[in-house]
Amino acid sequence: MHGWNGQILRVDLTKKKSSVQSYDKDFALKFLGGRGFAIKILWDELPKGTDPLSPQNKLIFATGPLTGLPLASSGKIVVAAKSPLTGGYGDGNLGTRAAVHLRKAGYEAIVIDGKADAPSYLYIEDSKVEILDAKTLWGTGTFAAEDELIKKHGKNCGVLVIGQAGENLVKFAPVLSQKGRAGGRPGMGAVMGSKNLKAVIIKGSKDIPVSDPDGLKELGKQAYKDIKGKESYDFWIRQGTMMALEWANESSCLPTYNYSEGVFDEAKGIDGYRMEKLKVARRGCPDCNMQCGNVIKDVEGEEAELDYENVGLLGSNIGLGDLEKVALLNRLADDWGLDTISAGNIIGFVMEASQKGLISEKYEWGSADDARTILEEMTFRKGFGNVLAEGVKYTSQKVGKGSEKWAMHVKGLECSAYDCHAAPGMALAFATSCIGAHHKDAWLISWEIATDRSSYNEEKVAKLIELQQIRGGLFESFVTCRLPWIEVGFSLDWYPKFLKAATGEDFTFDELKKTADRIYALVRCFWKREYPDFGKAWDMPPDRWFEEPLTKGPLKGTKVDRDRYVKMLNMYYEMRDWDSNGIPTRKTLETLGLPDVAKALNI
Ligand code: PTT
Ligand code: SF4
Repeated sequence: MHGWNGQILRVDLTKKKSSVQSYDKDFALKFLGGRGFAIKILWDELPKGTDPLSPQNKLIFATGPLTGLPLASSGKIVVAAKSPLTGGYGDGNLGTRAAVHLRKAGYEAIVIDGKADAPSYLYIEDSKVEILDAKTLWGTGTFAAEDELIKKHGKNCGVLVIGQAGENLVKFAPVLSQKGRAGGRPGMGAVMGSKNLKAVIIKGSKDIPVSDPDGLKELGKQAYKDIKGKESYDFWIRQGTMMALEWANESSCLPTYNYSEGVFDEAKGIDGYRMEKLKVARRGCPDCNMQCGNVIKDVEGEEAELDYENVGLLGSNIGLGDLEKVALLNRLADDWGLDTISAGNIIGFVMEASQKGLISEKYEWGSADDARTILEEMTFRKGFGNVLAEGVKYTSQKVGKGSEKWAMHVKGLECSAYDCHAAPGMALAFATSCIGAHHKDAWLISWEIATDRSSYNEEKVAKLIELQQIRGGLFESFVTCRLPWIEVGFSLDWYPKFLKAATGEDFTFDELKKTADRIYALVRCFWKREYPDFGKAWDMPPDRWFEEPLTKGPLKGTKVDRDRYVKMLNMYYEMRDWDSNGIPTRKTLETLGLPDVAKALNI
């Protein structure tokens, strides 16, 4: 089979055994890779009601047919499992040399079952698979652990690692790599910790089988050149995702003081221009000529890699306008292995609860020291930190007194860095993202603001679905980085050409979108299987955006209209051919080639 190795590595940590499972072209064409493979495996193999932190959960690392090829930004991997934070499907995407090595070792995916009886790490070198002792690594941060493993196994490998947060089962701990790449916001790092697995090291030495190696190389060269020639390339290289900060503030959507406002008076202290002044290096994922990880020295003089989301949540959202202090929090989150988005969201919630006198702890808006204390307490589950480590939804239920209305999450996953008081379409995007409130499936907000942000119309819903198909469906399954397309305007037309050269197959966009719909519907059904009451009530954004208008900035007074939002949600279900409660119908599942799923759910 060209394009795919056709092999999945299976590891059972309890039995200390590994095996190789082959899959056929039909599976590959139907689910492509990455998220597609992950959800299919979880749907088929994970019994309903599995405790996400039990040995029975499956931790999946999955690449796709374009990963690791000499093409634009192809060094990415999806990490997935049943989420301990939400109880539904969870995944994330990180750039790492491990993605390339996995493909070169001869596999598209690793599925890890069971639990090691002592702290361990997994060592994969082509067909050699070993479970090794990680006792001395347990309790260390991701930076030291990765350094140690590279010292032992050499530089020519990829490392996936968790920090103390993952070990301590903090429910929003991701998996990290290369000191600043993080993926798996809904607790994939906690799932890894629950398996006593500190790290995975992969060394691959084989060629990835492709249909037209010369054609692919040539296409890759042209693609890199095309990206470099784009008008916005130079500015991207200067600021990367940090350029979004100024735009978000000017557009009244920069999360500020726990998403109560969309503008931050001190935004200039943390924006892309400020970052440029402090920048000491640029890092990034393998095979990418857009290297967007901007590194500055933090307030303690250590290097920290910044991204817009990190700064939005650990900066404006907690009232902190000093980039070097934000960088310190960012570095600690990377080292301890916490998701920056969820961490900043929860710190904002705690500061607000403290200011309102709802908790006994005293925390001030904008205090980096307080934020550090909270971060440390959640990582090490000290005192109230033990509650915070369960996520903002759980914390608000414990705090009570109406705080649930301003606990900023959907389905238990904390919102990422977009305030939606004046962006009803983005509120719908958060609410219908298939892992909870993340922008990865549909970053509708830039389009929404550029068109008509106050409308609640069909055009907006159609755009949302299109973005979910392209971003959440295709890029998560190819698996490559979506930023060349979304940020510098690299045309989507390249991708069927890449797929043709890699697999020898002709893919049309209609077929690809159908694949994306299949993946999305299956994820939706996974949630339904876990939660019998799953449906419309789950697709609502936080009450704050409906009930408490913005009090500052050019859009002062704006909030989301609940009735119009619900109408838009109904349109969304209709356009997706789901029922009025948001569940894919039997006919839809049959059209997508998933009749067995309809049967299993009794639809
Ligand atoms: C992603 C989420 C994001 S989205 C950011 S910044 W962003 C945060 N980064 C974190 C971090 O850093 N450290 C940390 N401890 N936690 C972090 N949590 C947050 O995680 C990232 C880039 C970015 S930067 C984005 S948008 C794009 N995301 C992609 C995606 O999701 N899919 C895809 N096919 N391509 C993408 N390209 C871009 O990758 P999650 P990375 Mg990330 C320090 O993981 O769970 O998906 O959440 O992968 O290698 O760090 O690159 O303004
Ligand atoms: Fe990684 Fe950034 Fe390149 Fe995407 S654009 S592959 S996130 S370095």
